[in-house]
Amino acid sequence: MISDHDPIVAIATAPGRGGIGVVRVSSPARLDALIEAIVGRPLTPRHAHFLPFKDANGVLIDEGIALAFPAPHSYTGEHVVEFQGHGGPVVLRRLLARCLEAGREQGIRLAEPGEFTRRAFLNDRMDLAQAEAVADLIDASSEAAARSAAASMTGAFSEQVTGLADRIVHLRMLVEATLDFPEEEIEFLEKYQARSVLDAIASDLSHLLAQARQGAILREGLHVVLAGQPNVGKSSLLNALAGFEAAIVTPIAGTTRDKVVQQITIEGVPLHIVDTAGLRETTDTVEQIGIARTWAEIEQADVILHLLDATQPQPELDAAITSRLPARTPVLEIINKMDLVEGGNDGARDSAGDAVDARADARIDANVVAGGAPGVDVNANVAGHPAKRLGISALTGEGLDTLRQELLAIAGWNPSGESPYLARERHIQALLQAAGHLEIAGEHAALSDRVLDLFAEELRLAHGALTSITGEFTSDDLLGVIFSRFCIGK
Ligand SMILES: Nc1nc2c(ncn2[C@@H]2O[C@H](COP(=O)(O)OP(=O)(O)O)[C@@H](O)[C@H]2O)c(=O)[nH]1
Ligand SMILES: [Mg+2]
Repeated sequence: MISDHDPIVAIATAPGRGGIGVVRVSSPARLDALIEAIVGRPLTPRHAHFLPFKDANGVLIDEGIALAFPAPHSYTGEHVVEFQGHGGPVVLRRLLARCLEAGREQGIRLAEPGEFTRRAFLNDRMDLAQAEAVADLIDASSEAAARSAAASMTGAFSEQVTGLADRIVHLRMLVEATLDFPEEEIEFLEKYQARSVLDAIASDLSHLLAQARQGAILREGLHVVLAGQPNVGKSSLLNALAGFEAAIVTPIAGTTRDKVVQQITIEGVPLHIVDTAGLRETTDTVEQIGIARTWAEIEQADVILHLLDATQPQPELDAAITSRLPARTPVLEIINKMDLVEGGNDGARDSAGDAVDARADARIDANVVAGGAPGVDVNANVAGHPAKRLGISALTGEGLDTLRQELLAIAGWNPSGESPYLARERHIQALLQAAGHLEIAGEHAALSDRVLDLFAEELRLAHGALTSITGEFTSDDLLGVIFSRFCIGK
């Protein structure tokens, strides 16, 4: 386990070449000796000094800005000094080595990932949800995610959580005061309108949960897997959604063997689109491995796009695929190559999903009949599965806008919603737990022979769940998990 008392140092800027590069030191003890050793003079707090940075022999390493932030007015809450030099890997390594050397007597060491932010949390410069938002802002993959992370970082999400926690504490105090006067128990709930107070808290909590869920979608992105028989146009659809040739497209069945993952964003929501090997019986060993990987991807998908070829219906094969898709995962059935189907290119583009559906159904039926496979009712097979259907053309782009909107809808994205807080799964679980305890508290309150101490206990548990978000009481293990995923120097 790492000590939270050592002085620490790291290169804070990204590796590689850049205009500037920053080496940052944080220490519970003053850093005068280290500063003096490197720049040859003391620094005025929070003033930019342009100075030479020198090695132990007085040889120049670089020149740049040195900035001192004495405790507690710094990012970490400790004594911090920053050396902003030129952003080259060699010069920054020399400057880092120099800091390690100049701080050796104080026991300085390299910082672990996220250790500066960990100290900021431990020194009450920010709560845990804010600290997590720092990493989420750095990792944000879309503008919307960055905006939400910034809101959470400055405490907007924590404020909501803390506000709810405070209201629960208040209610709990009233209950616990009453517990000492058993004769008043019965009147307590009425006197303080405890049930309507509880309902109001629960309703605000579920509102916050909805915003947090939106934020979680922004943070994690949605794993969308393209599945279907060979040659139905999976790779073409990936390319159409990505806007460039991410995957190889040929008329040869079995072209895609390994998965191709492409990240796209739709209205700021990140989606990871996974193209896979087409599902068919094959003796080709490489393709067999690819198909096994396809099924593995399908198992982990948030959404499955099951592609069918409007011109080549093979209902038994598609039904076989459908029957193996995991029941818990939403499936969209995509009838591709609508441009080849009669009337497929009329004015009914994009928005007229139903019309497209009808055409696809009609065509597939017609083909089945024409193909001499009477008795095979595609619609019955497909209709037996609750999947939604959509006609598109990966070639012309027909139907793709509708598909994008469907994907957002399936993700639970609410376009008109308030700006979400960039929440994590951990926060959502905690909010759910709190909501669960409030619900049980409400049930206790509704009973005729209600027991106030059970009511109070549920309030206590709900409060505990909420405060775990901001990290009032956290285990060292959880901190380790959270901060180890940061980058070094943050
Ligand atoms: N006309 C037409 N051809 C398409 C469409 N989508 C894919 N294709 C063609 O179908 C063939 C197979 O496409 P591909 O994307 O490799 O299918 P995959 O095996 O499912 O990945 C290629 O020749 C594509 O050009 C479409 O919407 N319309
Ligand atoms: Mg392919």
